[in-house]
Amino acid sequence: VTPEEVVIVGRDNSGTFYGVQSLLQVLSQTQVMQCEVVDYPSVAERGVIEGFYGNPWSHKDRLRQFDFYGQYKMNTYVYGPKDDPWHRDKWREPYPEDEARQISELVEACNRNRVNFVWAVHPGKDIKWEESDIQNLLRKFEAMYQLGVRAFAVHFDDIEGNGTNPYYQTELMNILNDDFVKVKGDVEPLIVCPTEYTRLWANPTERGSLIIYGNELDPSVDVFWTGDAVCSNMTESTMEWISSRIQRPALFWWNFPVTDYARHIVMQGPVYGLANTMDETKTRGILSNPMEHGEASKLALYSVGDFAWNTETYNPIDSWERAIEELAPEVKEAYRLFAIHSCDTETGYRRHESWETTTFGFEDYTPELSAKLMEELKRIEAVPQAMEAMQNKALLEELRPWLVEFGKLGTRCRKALELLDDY
Ligand code: 14T
Repeated sequence: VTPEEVVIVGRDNSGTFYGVQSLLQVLSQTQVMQCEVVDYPSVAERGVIEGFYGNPWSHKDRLRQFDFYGQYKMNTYVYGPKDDPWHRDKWREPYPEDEARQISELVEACNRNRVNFVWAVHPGKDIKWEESDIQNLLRKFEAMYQLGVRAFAVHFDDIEGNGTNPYYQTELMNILNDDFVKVKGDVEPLIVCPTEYTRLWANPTERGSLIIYGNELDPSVDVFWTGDAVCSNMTESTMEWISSRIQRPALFWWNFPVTDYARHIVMQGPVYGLANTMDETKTRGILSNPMEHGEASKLALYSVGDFAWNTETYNPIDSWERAIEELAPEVKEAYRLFAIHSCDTETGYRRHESWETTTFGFEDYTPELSAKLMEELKRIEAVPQAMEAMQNKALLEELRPWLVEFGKLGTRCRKALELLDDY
């Protein structure tokens, strides 16, 4: 940017698109200065795997997601909601007309935002390793191709029995690669989620399925990995463990901020547990499995995108503060106060929360400690009302049940503390 002109140069179409996104951010400042920005992502695949159990996102939810991904430079969305019938139980059948039209609209919205729409199928519960089911899959892929889909994944997670066989799984992927991807010519490399997607139950030996994946699977196919547990951190050691077996860097399926195992929780905390040393030699990228609440997931997704774009300088708290400001500048104090107390899962993937609050036991009571806590409790009580001014009404609707309870929590604690003061 000079006083005379603005020049944007991209490595490719997406690069230029991202240059425009950066320019829009520059132009949103009150004062625009001369500048030169040289920028590019740390890892190739950045975005979201809609891969949770429970209510799939609505069509509107998804359309709202894709503009957000474009804005924050996330380039991948995998469609794999466990409870979409045509993804899993009825995987052989084509989508009915209405659902098919919606898929086309999603693909278009993704294209506008330079997001790869990856359609995933989950055939492992009842797949027969025979020609008939291979044809069923090819036919389904063709139907999705006709709707505009140009990227595909096959998920073999959470199954038992015949479907888990790694020789058949890899053979199928190679057939899909040879007879579909290569034949079409304009389809992205395939992605597969192995049954052994975590170290928790992966056979670590030479005879393990992941070694078989490494030896048998076409090198162009990406492989999902969730880390040392189902919900766990992205560490040097877990990425090294998996890539040495599958003979390629893995694509990290991050089970955060997903809450399908703790549906009474809404996760609004900082995004941490991702190694700053990640680069394209160590991972193909990171896709976040979000909550069934699309708008409320954006707080975490902002930071996942932030991390994936610049792993080296990513800072969890700094990113979280910016995410709140970006999503709800008009109510940022109230949103922050709610979010800081809405981080932990209570079960499973435990997360820090309430780190700015000093609590104390009965024996340690002082009027000063009490007064400080009281001040915060009053602010908590005011949060539900303050949040009504939020412009993003979809986010407000999603959060409301928790906001109401948060307000009540404030009142309860205030009354308890008043009792203590009186005593
Ligand atoms: F494919 C995987 F990488 C994966 O994570 N699969 C599922 C996923 O759909 C789900 O959202 C996620 C979080 O609950 O965990 C996996 O599902 C599980 C994992 C379990 F250990 C379901 C039940 C389990 F006992």
